[in-house]
Amino acid sequence: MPEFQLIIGNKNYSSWSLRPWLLLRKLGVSFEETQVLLQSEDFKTQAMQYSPAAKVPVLLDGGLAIWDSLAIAEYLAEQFPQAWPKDKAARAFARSICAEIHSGFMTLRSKMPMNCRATGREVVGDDALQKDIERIQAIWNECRQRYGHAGPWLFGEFTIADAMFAPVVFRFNTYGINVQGLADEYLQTVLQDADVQAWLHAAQQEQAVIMGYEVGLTAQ
Ligand SMILES: N[C@@H](CCC(=O)N[C@@H](CS)C(=O)NCC(=O)O)C(=O)O
Repeated sequence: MPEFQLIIGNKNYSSWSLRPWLLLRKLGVSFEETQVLLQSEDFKTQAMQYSPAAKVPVLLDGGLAIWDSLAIAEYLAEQFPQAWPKDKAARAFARSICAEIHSGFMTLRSKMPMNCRATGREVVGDDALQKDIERIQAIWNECRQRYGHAGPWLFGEFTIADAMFAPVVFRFNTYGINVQGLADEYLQTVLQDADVQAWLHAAQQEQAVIMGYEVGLTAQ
């Protein structure tokens, strides 16, 4: 019997769900997945069964419910300390960028919604979007330069930071964002990862189309 149950939304669209799913996979923890489809008529009722916030993701550990992707990550890190970088300075940096991505980048979120199976989309940029895109690349470059020597992830080994930024990689891929240097190498690492590919494959099998997330289609 798996120890944990993870409640997630549509794999194609639910950026918040991808984070704890990927982290659990990378920690090698067995878990059962339960999907609540976003925008289904009874989404709220179903989601409320698991958490009072009525949102996904939710992690169930026995009788305990933990909601919000960052809280789930912190909860897992208590049991699996390797989820954060070992070095104190690296860990502080990792926590800072995770908080930054968790609470910010509103323009990027709204103009470039996660839609993993879509490619070749185009969005009309503005200064705010450009600023978000540049800041993400600066974060990836700095991590890879300062802390990434022991492996291909932001802090060498896979950590919570990689889980938190994984949805951005899909966004950049969908909307054809031009990424350079170390940041591009990192983006390729994430995109080619077997677990990320498994998520994408499942997203490609999903039938639901949510028009609010289908942005950036060019006229034929
Ligand atoms: N800050 C939360 C955000 C969770 C969230 O907004 N989830 C979306 C799905 S990606 C949701 O449940 N939306 C349904 C709704 O708001 O009704 C987290 O990190 O988990």
